Amino acid sequence: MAPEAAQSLTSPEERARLVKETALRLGFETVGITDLGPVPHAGALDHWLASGMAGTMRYMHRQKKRRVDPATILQGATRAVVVSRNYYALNPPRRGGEGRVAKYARGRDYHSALSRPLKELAACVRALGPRGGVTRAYVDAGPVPERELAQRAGLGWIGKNTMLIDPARGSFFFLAAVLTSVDLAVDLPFEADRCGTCRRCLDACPTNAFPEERVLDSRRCISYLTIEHRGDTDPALQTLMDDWLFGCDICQEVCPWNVSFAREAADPQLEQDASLASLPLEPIATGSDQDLSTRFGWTAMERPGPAGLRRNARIALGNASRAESWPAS
Ligand code: B12
Ligand code: SF4
Ligand code: SF4
Repeated sequence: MAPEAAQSLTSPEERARLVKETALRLGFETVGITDLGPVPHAGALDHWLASGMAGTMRYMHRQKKRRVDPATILQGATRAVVVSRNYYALNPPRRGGEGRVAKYARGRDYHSALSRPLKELAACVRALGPRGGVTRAYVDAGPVPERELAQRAGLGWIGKNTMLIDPARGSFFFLAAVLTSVDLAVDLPFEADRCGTCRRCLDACPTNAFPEERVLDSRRCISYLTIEHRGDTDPALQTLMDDWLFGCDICQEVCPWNVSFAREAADPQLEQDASLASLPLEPIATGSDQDLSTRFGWTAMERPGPAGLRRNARIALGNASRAESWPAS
């Protein structure tokens, strides 16, 4: 829409409608709008940080003040447009000598894949406000408390596994947000807790990483251990990591909302590659920095660096050799 035409949308409701239409046209599956008031569960973040559950993710400590008071992230911003993008993919059969890769990482790094559509969305939002306003796009970068804002924007509830769950699609989607000073009508929060008495995710976690419902101790989580953790891994945890090479999907795969409603993503922008779902471990355990950067540098698997990938592959190979030597039952 031309800037003059955009300026003619005078009500917050009209502007919100146009922003939502644009988000859907750009390939996001759901979109909601919320204000940037303080998050109601600030105490949960405090407790999580104070008890060391962020592990070595120092940035979570640095971002604390802005995460609990999102109006301070971008001076002048009063609204968040929160969007989601499905990445669900099927798993191939498990094969000996190979390691599993979490679904979200089987393609182009989503930070770069979603950057262009999100910037286009930000441009649409910006054009709806007067000159001198602020509007900025964030994909999992910066201190944006994405799940809290998504729940408040009506996109779903926060499950016992800490994931944002959409009752129509489950939880295998990315979240991203545009923060802005443009006045947009806000949506109602998603108030219901649809987990009920279920606790499948808590019981299925192989490393027992949930000390309580909706609290994840990163230091025990395979996702953290294979992606964010640097250096050696506690031997007691290594044996529980099975054949996970990168990330972990177990607490989502067992969730009934995913079992019933997750649908395969067919999204050219994510450039998903099914061959990344299960990878031979030996060449990764012995791969050079250059080999590994060339093979995986375009995906989210770039995050732990070549040394982290080699470490992960060695742990998974060690677990495979132990499994082979177990007596048949
Ligand atoms: C740090 C981080 C991690 C850490 C810690 C995860 C965690 N649960 O905290 C590690 C490395 C382990 C991780 C793993 C994964 N992550 Co991650 N991660 C993040 C990041 C950067 C911050 C999350 C955070 O704030 N943690 C701090 C804790 C305290 O926050 P929290 O658990 O979310 O709890 C808050 C609320 O739940 C709330 N709360 C607490 N109790 C209650 C109760 C009620 C009723 C309500 C309403 C709210 C509430 O209070 C807390 C404080 O705000 C976000 C992106 C972002 N910018 O926010 C992505 C993000 C959460 N991760 C994501 C993904 C995809 C994953 C993995 C699936 C990747 C994988 N396959 O390996 C796993 C899933 C593991 C899991 N069960 O969470 C997605 C989740 C999308 C979704 N549908 O929810 C995000 C949003 C990234 C994105 N842009 O898409 N992640
Ligand atoms: S991602 Fe895996 S290890 Fe982490 S909490 Fe979920 S099931 Fe447990
Ligand atoms: S598995 Fe059950 S308890 Fe866990 S998030 Fe899904 S519905 Fe909630």
